[in-house]
Amino acid sequence: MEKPRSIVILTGAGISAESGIDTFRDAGGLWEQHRVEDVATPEGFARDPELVLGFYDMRRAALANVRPNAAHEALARLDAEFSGELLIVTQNVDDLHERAGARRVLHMHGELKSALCSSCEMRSPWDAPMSADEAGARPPCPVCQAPSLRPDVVWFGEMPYQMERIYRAIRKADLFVSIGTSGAVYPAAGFVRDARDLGARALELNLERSEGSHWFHESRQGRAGELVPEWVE
Ligand code: BJW
Repeated sequence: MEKPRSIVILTGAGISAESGIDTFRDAGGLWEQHRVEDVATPEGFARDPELVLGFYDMRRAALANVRPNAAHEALARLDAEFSGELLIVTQNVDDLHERAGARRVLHMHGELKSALCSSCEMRSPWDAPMSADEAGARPPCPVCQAPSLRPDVVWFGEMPYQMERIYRAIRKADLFVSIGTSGAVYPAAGFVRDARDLGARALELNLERSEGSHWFHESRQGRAGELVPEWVE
């Protein structure tokens, strides 16, 4: 194809797998270790907030022991060098794209290192545990001081962040690339169809064919740490 002018890249858990972060739906993934209804729904949080806060505290703490891999680094190089429009839409709540140096990144499912206050609805940078201390006290919201913090992540049944900005980028894109995502969760799983309908070429880079593989013009199978640098160069 001609050199693209506008690219949207969708990333999922598979891009961070080689950094040592668990995916969700692979064998041994997070949903084999935890019930999704318990830890990734507003109802689960209402039922047992300590369980959910502990789950996210553990994953936030684990970020200290991982590093961006060759796939994050290749996308950061592309971000720095590509003069056209580019948006990396990540479903991931880790910060590995940013730590690799990428700037044009949007976290549609939120971020581990951010807290959302259920009282004042403000989002604040957060890098500490959120669950109750030994005296049973929860940390207060840095903005309104209410003990009403929750992880700033998007659970099932909640609206992902910045959908308008994402659809605006998809409308302009002439290339849509999906990396390391199973295509099991909407609305992200539907982006490839939207992009294609609007004329973009669609490329998938994933360990295996995803649920929506047939929607892509091209699907390459392999590890993101190899496929992404190959594609970027
Ligand atoms: C490698 C690799 C390597 C491994 N190299 N690759 C019926 C039909 C349609 C929709 C619905 C429906 N019923 C309900 C819904 C809606 C629901 C939904 O989609 N449910 C499905 C289960 C069907 N969606 C929602 O509720 C969303 N909100 C919503 O729809 O609002 C209304 C709305 C309407 C219209 C427009 C807009 C909005 C919210 C979804 C929130 C998802 N939240 C989670 C948790 C976030 C916080 C956290 O991290 O804990 O997001 S769930 C989890 O799944 C997480 C991920 O971001 C998301 C996607 O997972 P991902 O990244 O694809 O990971 P995996 O594990 O599934 O796949 C990894 C892939 O990598 C695999 O393919 C591997 O092979 C590959 N891989 N190693 C390359 N080294």
